[in-house]
Amino acid sequence: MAKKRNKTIISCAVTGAIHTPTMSEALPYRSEDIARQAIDAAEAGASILHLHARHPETGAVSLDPAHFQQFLPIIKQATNAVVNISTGGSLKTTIQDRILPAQTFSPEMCSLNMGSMNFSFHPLVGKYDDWKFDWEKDYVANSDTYIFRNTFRDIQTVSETLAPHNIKFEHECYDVGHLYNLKFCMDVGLFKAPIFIQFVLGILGGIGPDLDNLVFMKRTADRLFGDDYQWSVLGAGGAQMPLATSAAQMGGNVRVGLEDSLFIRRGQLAQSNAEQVAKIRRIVEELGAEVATPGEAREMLDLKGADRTQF
Ligand code: KMH
Ligand code: ZN
Repeated sequence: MAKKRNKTIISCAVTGAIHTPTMSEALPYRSEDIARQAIDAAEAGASILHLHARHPETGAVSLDPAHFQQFLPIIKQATNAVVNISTGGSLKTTIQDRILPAQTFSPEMCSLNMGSMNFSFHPLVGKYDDWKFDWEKDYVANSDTYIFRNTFRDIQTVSETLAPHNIKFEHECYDVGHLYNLKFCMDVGLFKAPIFIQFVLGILGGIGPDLDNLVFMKRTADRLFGDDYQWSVLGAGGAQMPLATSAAQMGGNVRVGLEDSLFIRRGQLAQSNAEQVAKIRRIVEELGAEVATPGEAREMLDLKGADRTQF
């Protein structure tokens, strides 16, 4: 069984690299909007903020540390939430480019994607006619050509490059095989317990967003990692709230945010990240669980502390 715990960590993934500005007015891409929405999400109950940067003028995905620099200190000053910087923010660049923001800012956490895969959102292209920025349509349409590259060598590179920073990874596992990849990496000494696994369901290219699949992932993780792990669930698109609710019922942690779904309920766009956090918080509490504070999340995940980051 996974480590027993009685608090639920809510992670909020604020903007990501899938959705584009045309898809929702609420999706933040200017630095001040990313900062504002992250802070509001923390105030609503998120103890972990999973962050990507965007180009502040065009909304295109960015790995440029200068763009992170525009919002990280503001967030840190305004909230005690744990900052988690993505290392998976581009489907088109090298792992070295993807690690650079985490290497630069030494956050308490960063994401680490546990296998290579197709990663596509091209079906979204047909839903929009007028695109706000000229990069958006091709970016979405061509995602059926993207391979999300996370080879064993890439994973080792992330682990070794970031080892001096004592960063806890959010191990993103999009299919059962990724759990075995993670187990292999632990066996060869790349990661130390307690590990934090994010089960990712519903990405086109990964496992589908079904409860059976979540149970299968969880059982497999129990078998592989015993009680040496914490787990959380991210459902993409319409699966976000239903799977987060299932995770909370099963005793797991949850991730919401506009990175993973633009909706608050079927057919209705969310107005903000905080709206999604507030909703899952209500659900978690109605189910009889307590939402973890940032301090409790730090304890559960054995984090180094905000005073040891470089921003
Ligand atoms: N949006 C998630 C499905 C990363 O940042 O490393 C993928 C993700 C990857 O969060
Ligand atoms: Zn992400």
